Amino acid sequence: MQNERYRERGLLPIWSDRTVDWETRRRQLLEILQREEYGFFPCEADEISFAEDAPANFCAGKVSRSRVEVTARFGEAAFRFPFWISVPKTEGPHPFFVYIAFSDAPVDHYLPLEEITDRGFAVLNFCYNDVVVDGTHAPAGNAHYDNRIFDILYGGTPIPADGCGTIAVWAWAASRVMDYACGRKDLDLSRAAVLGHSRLGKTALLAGALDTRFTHVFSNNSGCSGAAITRGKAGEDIAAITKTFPYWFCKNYHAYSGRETELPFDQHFLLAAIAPRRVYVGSAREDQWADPESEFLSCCAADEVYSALGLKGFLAPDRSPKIGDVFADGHIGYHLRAGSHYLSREDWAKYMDYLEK
Ligand code: GTR
Repeated sequence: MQNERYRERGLLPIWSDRTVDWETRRRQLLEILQREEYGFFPCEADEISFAEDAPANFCAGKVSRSRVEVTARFGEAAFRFPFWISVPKTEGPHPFFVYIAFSDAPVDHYLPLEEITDRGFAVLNFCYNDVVVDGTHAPAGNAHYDNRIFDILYGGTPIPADGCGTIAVWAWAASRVMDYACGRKDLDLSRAAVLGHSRLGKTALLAGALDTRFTHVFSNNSGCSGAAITRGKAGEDIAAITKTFPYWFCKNYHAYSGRETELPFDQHFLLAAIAPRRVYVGSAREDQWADPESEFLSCCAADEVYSALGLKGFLAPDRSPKIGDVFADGHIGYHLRAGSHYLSREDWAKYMDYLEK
């Protein structure tokens, strides 16, 4: 790795004590990130089950699509949310994306489903608002769907300072969709991706860091508290994000408003916690609120771990990225496209190229 401009940001090294093995260090990173930023999902479900509707033809009959409902049992309580699965009818097993979506439709402006399935990928997508509504800690009855997860997890008692925010709950849901994927013979578990945009790009990174069954993690325009390093970041900072979206994070994170240099971590820890698996960060030039340069530098800094593991980490030239750059030859991928904050077909095309390799 030549590009060491991230050093000017005063980032902490990720893995300085090499007498500690990587898996132990990785767990320490996850502990820090959950305790200080996203919160711990407090308990595993006692049982996960799935109810699947009969498959229907989709995309001119080229795709088999069904709706699946997840039930997670916690003691006497049952929590449910739905997702779509769309699988090409060509011969499998198919590499696939667990896509954490803003919408509950099987296809939308951020999800060019036909283009994706035409290339042989399956998609399993769920709407984050069907898991917990964005904007609230979800009292029962205030929901698109069955929005009681915080009541079930905390029994109506106050959520502790390291208790989960909504990003951690959305990430947990992505893993439940992965539970289902593991039972399908027509899906290729050696190319099992999780993908999200913006707040859901932050979620994809956390889901991928926590759940090693995801072999590829794609984070689109995720910015502050996502892929971008926080120290010296332009645009959104911790004060801004925790003021507007306090419930995305655990309460401990709020204390770092205006105190970024005191963080015992930075977002390159999150990218590195995915190692030795693959992580890819998509940036947009005009997305200055997310800060593409800080997203890029995070990839540079996370290379530390991949290099130490003897893997090709982030292979990028020693300069800032420019529009059209795609750095996708290592275990860390990155691109910078023209335009603003959006999950575009151009982004999807690059993610598919990377997953296909
Ligand atoms: C913005 C927020 C960002 C980003 C985005 C989104 O308002 O400040 O951190 O996550 O929302 O999710 O659309």
